Amino acid sequence: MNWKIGRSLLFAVPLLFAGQAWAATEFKIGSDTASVRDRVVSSGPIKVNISFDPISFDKPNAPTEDNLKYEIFYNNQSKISDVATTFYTGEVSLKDLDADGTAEVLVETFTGGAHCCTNTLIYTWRNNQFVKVDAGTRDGGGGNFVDIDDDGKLEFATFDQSFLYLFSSYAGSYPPSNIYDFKNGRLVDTTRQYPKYLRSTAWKMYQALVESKKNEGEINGILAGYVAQKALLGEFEEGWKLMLANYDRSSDWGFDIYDKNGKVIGRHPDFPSALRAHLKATGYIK
Ligand SMILES: [Ca+2]
Ligand SMILES: [Ca+2]
Repeated sequence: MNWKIGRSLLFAVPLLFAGQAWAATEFKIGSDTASVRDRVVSSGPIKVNISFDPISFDKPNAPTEDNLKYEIFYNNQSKISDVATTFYTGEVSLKDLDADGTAEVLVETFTGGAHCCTNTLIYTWRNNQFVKVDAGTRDGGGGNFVDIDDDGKLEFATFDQSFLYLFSSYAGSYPPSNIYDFKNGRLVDTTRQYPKYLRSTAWKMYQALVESKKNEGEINGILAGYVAQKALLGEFEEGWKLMLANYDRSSDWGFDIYDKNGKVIGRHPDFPSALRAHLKATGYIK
């Protein structure tokens, strides 16, 4: 090897690593995170400057809202400033969701409460400006950006909120999967395009069902999710048969029929008819 190239590599490599070590790509907030000022996360041309104060109703001068402030830069030029409220946990992170070479800014906040709710905002650089996309406010931890199919792009993996508390308690509900691709600056529902993932979740649901039956726990909330999950896989009939053979006939959770103002206008005779109505209303079956 040429001596000069060898020597410059020797110096360049540690510098490269040092540079990466300083460029944090996430700021995580936990229940014990103290106030911070001007914390920077960055990746390529994207940089976020973050200030945070824990919410407190006891301490004078502590904020009770708007406690997470952030300014987003592109190539060191300030482009957008925003403010959010988060209790106990939260996160600002940079992830290149659509693998186009430029990171998206993700801001996750928590509203407080036992398990509700998590909100996720996405800021994506498009046509020389940041576009803000609201990924929604969800119960039960929100969702996760994961690469389900190993193609380098991250999918937003979450579940259908409409199944929570519907036929069982929160803990007894096992909602079907919801998957979104981040495409052209928008979240697009692509749930049915990931059968392998859907099948592995269906198997977990089945195991939860077996376990709950054994422990005489709630069944119908798991079965409802299972039938919907099987419908997503094009195997509705199979799921329906399993439901008919196993559902809890002593539970009348979720039989009431509501109008659009939330007023009770009728009652389903049994779980299968209540479930069928919900699966139709939410598009799992025709
Ligand atoms: Ca991107
Ligand atoms: Ca992927």
